Amino acid sequence: MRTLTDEQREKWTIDGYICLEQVFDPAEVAHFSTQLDEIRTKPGWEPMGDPRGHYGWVDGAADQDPEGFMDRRDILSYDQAFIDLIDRPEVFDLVVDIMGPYILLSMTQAIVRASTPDFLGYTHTDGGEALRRIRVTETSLPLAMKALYLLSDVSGTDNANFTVFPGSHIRPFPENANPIITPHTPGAVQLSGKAGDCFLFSHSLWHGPAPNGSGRARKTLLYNYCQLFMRAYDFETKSNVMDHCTPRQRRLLGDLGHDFRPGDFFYAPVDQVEAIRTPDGAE
Ligand SMILES: O=C(O)CCC(=O)C(=O)O
Repeated sequence: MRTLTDEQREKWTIDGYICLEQVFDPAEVAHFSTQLDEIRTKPGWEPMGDPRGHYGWVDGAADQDPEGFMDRRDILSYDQAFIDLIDRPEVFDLVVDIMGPYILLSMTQAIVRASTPDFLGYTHTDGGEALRRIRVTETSLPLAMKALYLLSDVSGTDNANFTVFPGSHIRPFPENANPIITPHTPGAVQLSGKAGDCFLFSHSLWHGPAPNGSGRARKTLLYNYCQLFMRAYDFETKSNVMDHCTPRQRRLLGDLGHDFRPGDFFYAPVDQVEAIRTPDGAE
């Protein structure tokens, strides 16, 4: 399996993120982009307001304009390409190098950030209120991390750039500062990238979207991975796409090869390392 270069490892450790250029070719970008336009018309999970970060089942996105806002969760069932992306080697190999083999895919998401003066951007860590307060050390495996795939070119600033505070994954951060931390606070870096690029970042890195004044929507896909002792949070027990997955993908979705029993997810099946390191999975 691929591993991080020394330079990527150093950047990951110090900054808490790395950029992988051109993971998708233009045809793949076009395919995923079209898929996002179609998902919008279909039922699925979208933000429900209160409480923050919870999703409710809707018949379709509130805005049916392909350039309008969409935030759809648990996207695997919409197209086989979303399933294949679970363990796409160019990215997944590096996830395993960073996280180790005892991992789950914990959530998938498609976001369209509309170009609008009404959205000011925001900054957060992943994993909710508790995980925000847990920062592992430089030498520790992360508890969770995300792959963000750009489906749109992003350049300049305030064009829906993925925005990070480099190094904030290992430092106390003034989360309750007044005025609040935004994508314009000193220390924020609004990243540029091309459609097809992928950012890998730690759950504890302070990050978020910048406002979008570009005049066009910015589309992304997000895949989150966590340690096995944590849990997937896109579905209650088992994903509904298991029948379309390889053994390795099923393992990543929490199929340990037997019915649930106490001890599961803390101690892994004996074939866990082989299952994760083998592209088509190990039966
Ligand atoms: O839309 C973005 O650029 C950021 C998404 C984000 O903040 C996240 O995935 O947690």
